[in-house]
Amino acid sequence: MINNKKTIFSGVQPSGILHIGNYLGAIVQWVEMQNQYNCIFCVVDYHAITVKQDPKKFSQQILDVVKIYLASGINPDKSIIFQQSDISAHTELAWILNCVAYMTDLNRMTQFKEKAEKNKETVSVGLYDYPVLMAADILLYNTDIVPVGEDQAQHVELARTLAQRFNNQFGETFKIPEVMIKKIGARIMGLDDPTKKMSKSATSVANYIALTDDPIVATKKITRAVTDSGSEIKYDKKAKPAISNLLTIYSLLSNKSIEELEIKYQDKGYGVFKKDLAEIVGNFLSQFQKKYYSFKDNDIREILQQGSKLVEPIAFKALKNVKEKLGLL
Ligand code: ATP
Ligand code: LTN
Repeated sequence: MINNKKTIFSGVQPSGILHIGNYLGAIVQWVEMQNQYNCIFCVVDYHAITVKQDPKKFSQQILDVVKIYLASGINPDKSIIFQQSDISAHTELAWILNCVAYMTDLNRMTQFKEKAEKNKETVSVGLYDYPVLMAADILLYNTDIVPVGEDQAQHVELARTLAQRFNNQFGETFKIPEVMIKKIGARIMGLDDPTKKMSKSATSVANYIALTDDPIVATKKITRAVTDSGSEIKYDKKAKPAISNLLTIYSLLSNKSIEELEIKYQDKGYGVFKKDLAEIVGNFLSQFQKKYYSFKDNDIREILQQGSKLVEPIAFKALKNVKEKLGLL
């Protein structure tokens, strides 16, 4: 990419379910960035296999993430979309960075600690090493900015640490990327438990609204969402975590500010508020899914192939440079 625009890199795992947290916390901000930046959006399939995936469904899940990107407004004529495992430079650089990363760096990663807690006996080495592969993804493309949800900030910080450490040891090689986190919506909370983030690996489907949920099912999830004590519709993360989360979702889907919504509902109770939000969520999903289901698998494969062709020379040039620095070439 020969222009002086900054480069954006981000990715989503094809792990089956994508929810409105993924959309509102991460993907939405990518859409707005397409005109200003060189954007590269990856489907991080090697990250997804750090936990068990069903091989019969996996290739479809990869295509479905691209459909989510497109339905969200990512335009393949403006942004590059590609599949991580198509470009072997990612895993090659990850190995090299493994030799730069310390065990103590990875031992600090809170996401691993949380995820490993659930499956103590069978947690994979890949899951532990996942942030290093993520660093490789980012550093291969001279990335300036990494727009992600709040839970990924620590991983981007690790990418910065590894880039700096490599540069110190082997000479200036990598650009140091910046994380970009949305002011509102970077951490959408679970509908059944507003103290934990909305997550596809939640034990109950009442936790999240999947982007592919039937709009009627989704509206029921909103009406049944946990609320706080009292009856006031007020944004206060500490005293009213559930209502604050619902206000955030409402605000982002309706383009109305939280202050506006507080005024609109000042004399109304939770029932009216949730009913209106349920309708907004239902309408959003209907619109979104109309687009999502209109894409053909073969067209998606074509987009991925074109994307890979575009990133391949960039990635291998960066890898060659790294190998030279290490004395491998
Ligand atoms: P999950 O916890 O739902 O399994 P994840 O973070 O492990 O998700 P991805 O699906 O790859 O995995 O996440 C894609 C993007 O969505 C990332 O930028 C991540 O930070 C963001 N994201 C995930 N959950 C939320 C959330 N609850 N609120 C806001 N952003 C989120
Ligand atoms: N770990 C990220 C997905 C991811 C990513 C990346 C995000 C993998 N590689 C590079 C930004 C940049 C997650 O959201 N779970």
